[in-house]
Amino acid sequence: MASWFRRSSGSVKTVARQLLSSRLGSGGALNQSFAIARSSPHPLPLSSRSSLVIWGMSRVAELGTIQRFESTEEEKHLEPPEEEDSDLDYHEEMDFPGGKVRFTSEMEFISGNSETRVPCFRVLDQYGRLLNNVDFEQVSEEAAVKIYANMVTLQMMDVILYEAQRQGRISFYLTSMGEEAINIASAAALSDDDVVLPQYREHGVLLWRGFTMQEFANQLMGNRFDYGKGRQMPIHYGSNKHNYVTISSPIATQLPQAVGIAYSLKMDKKNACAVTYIGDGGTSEGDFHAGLNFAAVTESPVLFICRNNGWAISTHISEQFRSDGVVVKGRAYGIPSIRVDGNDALAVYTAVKRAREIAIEKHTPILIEAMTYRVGHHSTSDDSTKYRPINEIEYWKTARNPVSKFRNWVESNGWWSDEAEAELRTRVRKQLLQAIQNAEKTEKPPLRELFADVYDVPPANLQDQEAELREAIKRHLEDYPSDVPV
Ligand SMILES: Cc1ncc(C[n+]2csc(CCOP(=O)(O)OP(=O)(O)O)c2C)c(N)n1
Ligand SMILES: [Mg+2]
Repeated sequence: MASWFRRSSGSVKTVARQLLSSRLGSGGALNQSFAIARSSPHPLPLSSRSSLVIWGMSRVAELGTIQRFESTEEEKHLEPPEEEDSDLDYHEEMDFPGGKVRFTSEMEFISGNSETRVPCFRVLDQYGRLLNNVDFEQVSEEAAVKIYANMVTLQMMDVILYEAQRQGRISFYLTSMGEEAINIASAAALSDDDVVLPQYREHGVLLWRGFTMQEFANQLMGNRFDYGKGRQMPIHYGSNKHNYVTISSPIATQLPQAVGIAYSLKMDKKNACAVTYIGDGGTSEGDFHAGLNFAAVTESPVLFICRNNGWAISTHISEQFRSDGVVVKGRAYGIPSIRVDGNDALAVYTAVKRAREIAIEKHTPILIEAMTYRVGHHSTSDDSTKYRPINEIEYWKTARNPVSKFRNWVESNGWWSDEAEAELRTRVRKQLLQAIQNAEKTEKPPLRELFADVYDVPPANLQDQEAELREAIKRHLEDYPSDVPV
């Protein structure tokens, strides 16, 4: 595991100190905060005046306070050094805004990749056995059983709801098969006050937070109990109660939004962070880069959890980026980062729990790259056997299955049995089938909802569209679905 994450709370503090000193040390830019008296014509020392300071001054009237940046030293007119001082180049530094830079006379390009790939933190081996001398967050029997039961529930939901789509009962579905550990173990490591901004393959987080099967089914059917009032495609869940921001399909838009939320949590001194998820494909979007940079410079407590599952629909990872995955991108933005085995629930739990503590305590974003594999098709609109070998899928489905791996560990502690498994599966199946039936029988939201909630007073073009639609319904009443009140 990366050195800054090495031990439990004691070392979290050490790490945090390191983070702080690396940020504010000689390389640190933001080092003072000045209260400026509104009446003072020259609140800053003369040597500090620069265009930046003048900009700050113009803001003083509005804000009352400004933050001041350390200026670079005034140019020193040094005497030329003695010729025999051949080491000179190595000692001299450029005093640059943001931190000193050492000069070198060696002309060398930094390599695009280091020789060895960033290692992947894990706690359990492939068979679910605890590794020797591994530092991880302990979980109680109750917590471990809850994590496992949620992983199984998620898996069962995916199987049954995928089938429901195939039967034509819902129009679209998307599973998180193979990614159950990232979903559930990351959720378990968070506090309910943390605000989650998902991509779209993280319904397990919502499940963990208590979103019921009925609530899932209502959204998928778009009935009148759906919080989105039937206006979104299936799987676009959202819940105010569960601090889970509604899924929006345009990829990566959630990242800059998460930073804004995290910044506001910091301003309000809340003991909470924002947590946003993204796939490997999402990291090619501009919003990914804007989000990371924005988070770094605003020192916002946000966790970026990247589910690197090797594929973005049919785009293989080698066509997505040439870097060592995603974890190295954090460093480019000055963000502490870690790579974890996304199929190891204990590793995900440990990394997310500690990342959360550091993010909140030290006001820093953290990037977590969780290595995993999408065992299912991208969605019900995809057939992944067209672009990847079946034995690759089988390998991840069996040898690297996150659910059976975690079960082995839970069972080895004497916390789980075949009887408990059978009881859980029967109960979940019954609940889910009941929820689907209920949701199917419930009528859809009334037609007027289609035009509501965006404008206080709908503009003329929307009013025209509504009138036109109502006219069309009158003309073709026999084709209009009977469960949508007009
Ligand atoms: C801005 C944007 N561009 C393209 C798409 C179409 N699209 C939907 S999913 C997807 C692939 C995303 O891959 P990845 O981020 O790896 O997520 P995964 O499916 O692996 O969970 C694409 C390109 C989109 N939804 N939004
Ligand atoms: Mg992907």
